[in-house]
Amino acid sequence: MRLINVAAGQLGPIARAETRTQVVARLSALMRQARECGCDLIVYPELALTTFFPRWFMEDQAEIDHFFEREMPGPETRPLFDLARELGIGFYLGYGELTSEGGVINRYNSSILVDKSGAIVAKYRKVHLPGHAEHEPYRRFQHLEKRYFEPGDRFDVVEAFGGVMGMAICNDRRWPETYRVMGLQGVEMVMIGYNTPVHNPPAPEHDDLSLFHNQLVMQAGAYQNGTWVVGVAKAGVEEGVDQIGGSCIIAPSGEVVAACTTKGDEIALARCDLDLCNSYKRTTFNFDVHRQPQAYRMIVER
Ligand code: ING
Repeated sequence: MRLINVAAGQLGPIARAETRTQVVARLSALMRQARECGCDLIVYPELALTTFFPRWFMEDQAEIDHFFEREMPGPETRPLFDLARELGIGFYLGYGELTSEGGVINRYNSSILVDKSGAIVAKYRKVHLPGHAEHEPYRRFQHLEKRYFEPGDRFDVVEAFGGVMGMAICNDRRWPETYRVMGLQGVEMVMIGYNTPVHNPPAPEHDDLSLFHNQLVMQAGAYQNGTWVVGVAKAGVEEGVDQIGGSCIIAPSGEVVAACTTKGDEIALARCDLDLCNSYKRTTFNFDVHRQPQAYRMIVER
């Protein structure tokens, strides 16, 4: 048995005016709760330090860059790293990453995995950026991730917390390739933060199914790759946009073993035995024995 006691650290709305210090206080309260409940790891949402700013069309780069972190940890986020080390708990954190390499600035929708010593052991940059790049006034609200971020180009896994850990972000969870690329690397727990509006302007007929689709894709990803999946929402009505909750922890069987029941700051807890991955990875989804890559070429060639 290889146990990780995991908390899904769901956040309610973050107001545009809320400071990083105020948000870090909320994240810290959830971290303390999780630790008091014996957790080794807490998973926070996507873009967990600010409001979901891609809902607005902005042209002033300085205004846009207000929502990004230039360093991680920075002065306002270091207290969270210090608390993690003090309590002996690790965390996944989604945030807007602004990098400057050789004078070239890049902006990503990123996440990090921090271990119990407070060290960053992995970083991920969101591959599947949904939405659009130009202002689309027909929409009640925008979804301009293709405007504000560049896509990442890889899904890695890392040995940490006694197992093989992987990260994804929001829309990534809807794409089977996300889980399979990490599954092929032996992933045992995929951590996914998300901001998902109830209403999807291009397809309002899907709105009533938004929670069903949220759970469906993560259950499928878990079962089809013999991995745990932890999905964590930034939920509730944030700057006028209602975002789904549905934070949950899913076993390699595909069963939901823990879930949040509010749309506010809330932890859901599960005792995750990584060895439960084995019976799926060694039988039904024994990739070496059963997969037929020569039949799948279209998936990467199209
Ligand atoms: N949000 C949404 C998501 O994929 C979306 C975008 C909503 C796509 C509804 C399709 C349907 O959950 C982010 N941030 O990716």
